[in-house]
Amino acid sequence: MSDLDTLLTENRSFPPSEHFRHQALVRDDALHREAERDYEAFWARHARELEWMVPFTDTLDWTPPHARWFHGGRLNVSVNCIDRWVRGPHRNKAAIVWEGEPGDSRVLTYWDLYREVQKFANVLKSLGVRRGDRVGIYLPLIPEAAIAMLACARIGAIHSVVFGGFSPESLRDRMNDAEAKVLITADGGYRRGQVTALKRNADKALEDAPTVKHVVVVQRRPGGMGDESFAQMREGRDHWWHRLMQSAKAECPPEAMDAEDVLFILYTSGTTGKPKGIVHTTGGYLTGVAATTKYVFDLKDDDVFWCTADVGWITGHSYLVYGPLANGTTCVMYEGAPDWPERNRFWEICEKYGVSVFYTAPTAIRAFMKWGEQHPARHDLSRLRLLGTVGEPINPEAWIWYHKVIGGLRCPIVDTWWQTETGAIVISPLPGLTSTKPGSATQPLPGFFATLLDSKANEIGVGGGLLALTRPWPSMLRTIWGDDDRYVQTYFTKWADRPDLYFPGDGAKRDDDGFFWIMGRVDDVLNVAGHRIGTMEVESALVEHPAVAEAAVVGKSHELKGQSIAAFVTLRDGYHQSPALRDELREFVAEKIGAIARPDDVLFSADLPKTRSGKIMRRLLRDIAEGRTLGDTTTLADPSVVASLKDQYEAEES
Ligand code: 7RM
Repeated sequence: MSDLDTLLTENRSFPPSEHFRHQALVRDDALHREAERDYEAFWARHARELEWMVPFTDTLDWTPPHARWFHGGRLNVSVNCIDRWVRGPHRNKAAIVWEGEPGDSRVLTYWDLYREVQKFANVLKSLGVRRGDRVGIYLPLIPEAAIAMLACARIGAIHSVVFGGFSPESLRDRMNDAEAKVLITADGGYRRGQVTALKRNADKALEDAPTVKHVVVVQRRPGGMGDESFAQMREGRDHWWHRLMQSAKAECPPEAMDAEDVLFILYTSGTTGKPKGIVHTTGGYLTGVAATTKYVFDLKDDDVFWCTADVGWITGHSYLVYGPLANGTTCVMYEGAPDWPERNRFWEICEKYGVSVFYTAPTAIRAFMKWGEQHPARHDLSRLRLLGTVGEPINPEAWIWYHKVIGGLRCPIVDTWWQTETGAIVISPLPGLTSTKPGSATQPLPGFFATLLDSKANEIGVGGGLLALTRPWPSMLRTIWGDDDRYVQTYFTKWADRPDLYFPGDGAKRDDDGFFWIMGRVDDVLNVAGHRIGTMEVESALVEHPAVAEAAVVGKSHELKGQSIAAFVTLRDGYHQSPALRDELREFVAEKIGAIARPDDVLFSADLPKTRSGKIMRRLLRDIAEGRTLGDTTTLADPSVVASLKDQYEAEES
């Protein structure tokens, strides 16, 4: 059976237990009804749960495809995430419970965060950072990442977090696109016992990023100071974080930001070789993430919430930092790999800190499943009460395993569909209300409106189609940094004459209960282990290698990662295929973009299958990569190309 068939025949349904429902924040459809009656009033009510310095006058101004939410209002995100709690009984509550991969740990209370964030805000000011300036953050998953983000928010600077696994070139491009003034990095981070050379990468990136005038370096390695192999400090430009903090004052009054001022930029892959700088603003973003964190994760005062994502991704922004802190929640942050030093590490952490709500990616769950039940079995997971997934479709088999082995059959699972662009969760069960079905993200949350359409914008009741969001929502992206045309083009031109419909790029199916089953991207974007990678990005990297004449990249289904990358490559004259060249090309891509983009397969070919008009036929390449019977080849310019490619591929696979 294909995955699609498996999903279509998946009809098990899991209602929340009486016990769970009884204690849940949402157990009836009152919120849905409220939002359907008047979704602007619904969001205005949630926005008012935040603390505003100046109340907003208008809820929504929607001139498709541009939205403005909470006009006239002024607020500060760091005040909402920290100061609010420090004034009340949460002052000494743990905000961030952090564990480093080597086993070191730190707990920061809301009071600690209050002081650290203001100190670092003053540090940024002393380096010349002003309201509206951009600040790059290239850090391991350590508390300083959250502190730096919140310090930017405090003074109205715009952060651009770049995942620590990205290459120097990727970092450089992002710093240049945003014209960042300051970069915050570390002398290393830990991953599977190895030290990642972040500062060294940053130095390489900055050889060609002239706007960056200062670099702040967190000392993560013991005795890292002066360890020249990891951090060579450049006089005048580079500063140690702890040195600057020593003399910084712990009071920094918050900037009163306009609701529509930019909070951050986060780059994500699209269908071209150039990642898009997704722009999120202050009032709408915080309203969206605060409300969805509370309802989807059913947060109570004594919960310990662990979202395993890195701050380099939107999930880390919304559900590791801003959403939980805006709710006064205690969150766990873990720096390293799930299998270091052993495959029980996540469950050890769950037991050690009494994690009650756990949120991770299907790709991780499939790995845990493969590693076996003996690892979680060593630990007391009885504090867990709710589980979540994000990033890619979850196969029913992994869902059931998660439910049984991790959730002890008692924890509801929230399968949350959303994107960098949506800022917050859009389609998800409400754990005290929804009867979940393994593999379905179920239905839009209150205040969000989704449907399925065909290419002519006809609504599809039951069956397959393109996912569309039909109304604006507060945490939606506002534009693409420096390229509003691309914003309009990418997200609002899928359906002619309907500039009000947002196109996320996903295909989905809807069942008789109106539940959504997200099937994955319908564009040239891959989802490898829950991470978005553009086929064009990988192709652009490959053709920069002197041996490569032409490259075509497709996704191939992968047991653990969901998808893996297969690259078809033609060589320039004078170059010859070899296993050594294949490895070199795989490494070349990893170095150009980052390890997450390293192709699993590189296949050499004398030619690529093209239509008579010269378009590469990716569909055929996907068929070849998947080992499927070939689809229609009648439109090919030279059908023999495909036959020889296929023969070669099969020979290599065996
Ligand atoms: C949060 C995040 C977005 C893309 C999106 C989908 C896929 C995300 C789910 C999912 C099926 C899910 N942001 N996706 N969540 N597919 N079920 N629950 O992942 O910008 O990095 O990626 O991820 O294709 O368009 S993202």
